[in-house]
Amino acid sequence: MLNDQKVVFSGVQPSGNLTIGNYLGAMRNFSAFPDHKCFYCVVDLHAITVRQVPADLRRRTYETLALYIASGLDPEKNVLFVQSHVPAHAELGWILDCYTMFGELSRMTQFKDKSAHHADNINAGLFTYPSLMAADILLYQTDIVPVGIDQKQHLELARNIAARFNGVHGETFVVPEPYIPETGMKIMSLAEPTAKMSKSDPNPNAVVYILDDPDTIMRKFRRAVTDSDCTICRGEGKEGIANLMTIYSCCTGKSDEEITAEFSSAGYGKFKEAVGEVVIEALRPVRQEWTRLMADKAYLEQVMKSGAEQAAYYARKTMSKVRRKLGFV
Ligand code: AQP
Repeated sequence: MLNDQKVVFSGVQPSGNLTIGNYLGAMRNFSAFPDHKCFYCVVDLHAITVRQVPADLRRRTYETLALYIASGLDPEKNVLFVQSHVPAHAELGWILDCYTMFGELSRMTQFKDKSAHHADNINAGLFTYPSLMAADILLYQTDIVPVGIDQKQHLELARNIAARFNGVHGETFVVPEPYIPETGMKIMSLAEPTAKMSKSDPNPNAVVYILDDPDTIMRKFRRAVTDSDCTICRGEGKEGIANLMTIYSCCTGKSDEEITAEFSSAGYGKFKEAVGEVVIEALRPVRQEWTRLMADKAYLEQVMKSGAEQAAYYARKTMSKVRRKLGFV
């Protein structure tokens, strides 16, 4: 990259309304690299591994792009684009399929989970999702990938694929490193705190969406599943409280010790309301800016177009190297 500038890449699927898991685990950290060359992508090709209603996918693609900007990413300083607008992702995805082993893909826990949830549609794309994700990352010679911990296994596979390709053909791809935050690495469901909070969870009370209004956010936190003990600390059987502590910590920067001390004489009800309040305040400016941006579709389309042009420029460089190494005429 220009002047040895480090490259950052990450993406979010427009496969549902984005959650505070997506926000605290990944998107909030996207602004942490002001001196890097950053590519942030709305990964619509990944979203179709699960059946989508076309009109919803189209709307959510705009919404996700607007959320990137509303959560602090300046399109003048970051390359913001839609994955399907840069066909090199699909092309490199196919090439990397040929450098990814069946056994490796079979071990991916996301594939196992999603196959269990979508037993009527276990398609080849769901299986090869990680090699397309490797293509997304390797296409831009990425150094750092900010993701939630649930994506760590896919990232390790991307590193193995890069190393394998480099081993066969000589240095072609930068081998990327994950960037996983200490806090917020995994936000859990409010209804079932041993499961990840997921945008495709059919139970809306299990999930706080970034765009939920304040009353809805408070109601969901009040109903969050906890335990029959009444101490605010982490421990066995206290996954619900631990999750609320993580969320509170992400929004306030406070440590577990500080949180336990702050709420030593408070009941769970008071703590849940305090968590609701800090989340409402953290999301308020994002929602306001998002609403403003969604009213200006022409602006969002201009961001998409310019982002895709810039991304395609860097993707072309990698692809010409890859094609040469493979022996394509
Ligand atoms: N609960 C979470 N806690 C922390 N980080 C999370 N991420 C997702 N959920 C949590 C991070 O968000 C980024 C974008 O995720 P994605 O859209 O690519 O897909 P995902 O990981 O499969 O997210 P979902 O919400 O669970 O989507 P669906 O329900 O469609 O599968 C990633 O960096 C991810 O780590």
